[in-house]
Amino acid sequence: MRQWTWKGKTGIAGLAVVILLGSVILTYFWQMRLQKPFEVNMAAMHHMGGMNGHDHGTMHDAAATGCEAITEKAGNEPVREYYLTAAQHENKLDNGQTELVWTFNGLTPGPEIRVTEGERLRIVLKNTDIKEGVTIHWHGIILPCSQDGVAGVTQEAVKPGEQFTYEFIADHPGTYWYHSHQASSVQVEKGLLGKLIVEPLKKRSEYEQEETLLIQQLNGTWLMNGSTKGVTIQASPGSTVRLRMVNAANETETISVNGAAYRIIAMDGHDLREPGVLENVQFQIAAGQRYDLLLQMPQEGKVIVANDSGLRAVLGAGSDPKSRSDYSLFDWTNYGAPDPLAPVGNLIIDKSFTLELGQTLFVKSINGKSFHEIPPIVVKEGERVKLTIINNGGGDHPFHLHGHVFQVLSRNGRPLTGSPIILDTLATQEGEFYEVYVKADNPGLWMMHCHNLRHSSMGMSMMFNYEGISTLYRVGTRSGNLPDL
Ligand SMILES: [Cu+2]
Repeated sequence: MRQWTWKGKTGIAGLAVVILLGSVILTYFWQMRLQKPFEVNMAAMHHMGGMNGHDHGTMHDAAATGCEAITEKAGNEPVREYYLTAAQHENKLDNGQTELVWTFNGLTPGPEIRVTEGERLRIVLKNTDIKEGVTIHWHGIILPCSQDGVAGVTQEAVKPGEQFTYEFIADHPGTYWYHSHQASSVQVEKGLLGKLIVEPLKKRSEYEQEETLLIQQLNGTWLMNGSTKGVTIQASPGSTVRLRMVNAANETETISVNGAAYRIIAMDGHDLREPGVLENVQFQIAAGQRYDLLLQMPQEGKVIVANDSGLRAVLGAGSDPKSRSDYSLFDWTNYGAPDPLAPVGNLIIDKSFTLELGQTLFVKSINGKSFHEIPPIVVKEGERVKLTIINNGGGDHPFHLHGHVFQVLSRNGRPLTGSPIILDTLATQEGEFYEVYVKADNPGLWMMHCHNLRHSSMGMSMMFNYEGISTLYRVGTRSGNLPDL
């Protein structure tokens, strides 16, 4: 029998290390290629069969309707116009730091867009010098496919010197936001985002003042309404204030309210039913989500609304509320009152899909696949769809669906017992599973992705497509349209 020499053993061990390292590196690059495909038609991929579905193969339907042809029909509603110009800009932050950022009209966040329910918004986007192009996605707004602002799906990225006009009717009052959906993980972090508020047609009487607070991470720096220090808001003692909060960062924020009791009156722009008073309660707002609060200023002293990285909104004057650490955590699955006229127990479901959000080696995945390799969900107009969304790990995954809202039915198998919860972005944490209900009532090609945009850039992004809808545009390095990179 041959004795292995010391040298021979080292040689074999060395070879094993090289093979192992080699396969890790190969796997890494094999998976990373998904982020930059050469050319993909997001309307024509193999798709997922439903509960009673089957694989239809690819969709090359001669009679298909193009997404670009689905527009907001002309009407005689009032028009509100905005001009947004994307450009590189040197911004001096209020901590003295100078940052090269990307802005709309020189600002980040960009100009606040305000419109009244029922009005037609017309927004002219121009790009001065963002080389890879920009788009604007209107997060949470239900609009026609051609106006959704996804590069390579609903339009071409708008290159320097070019422009694109968005037009849609803001049907539903609430708190929304907008951001670029070309290379979104890069462009949002560099500053291409802003607030979008749809005011109700009938003014609400229960508050005297309203404020909007947008939290973002600009090149890694936490900002509230563009400030590293937070904001100071004048408010009279005893007055009632509505706070519209937007999380435009990638991480889940834990928000505390100190100095006053409050109510959460809306989530993702949708009013909650009979919301109760919360005291010493923190709430979590996931990336992409919006929470609207109503609070009454005390007769004496300030109210402080703070996130967990130290950003604060200070309302009112006088003494600080005494600091506390005994908060409990808000649970939206049993908050407020159910709607007796819209019970969810006997909803009819035409199609069901299960989406497992997780991590597969180096990429974020849905059902073990990433980005354009994930079979799209395909529905027909009018279908009632149930999605089971499972967070199998890899962090919080706030799951966002374009062009629709959905109603949350259950968390971890337990049906919701409070107010109906209608969202466009569902906060999910590791180990949780949710069932949500979507009415397929907006034919188009819609992205569905994690709103931690780093996760979507790593592959946690797929399509919710309607049968018979096609697109002229392509995602990939050939066209330069890389919506989630
Ligand atoms: Cu995620």
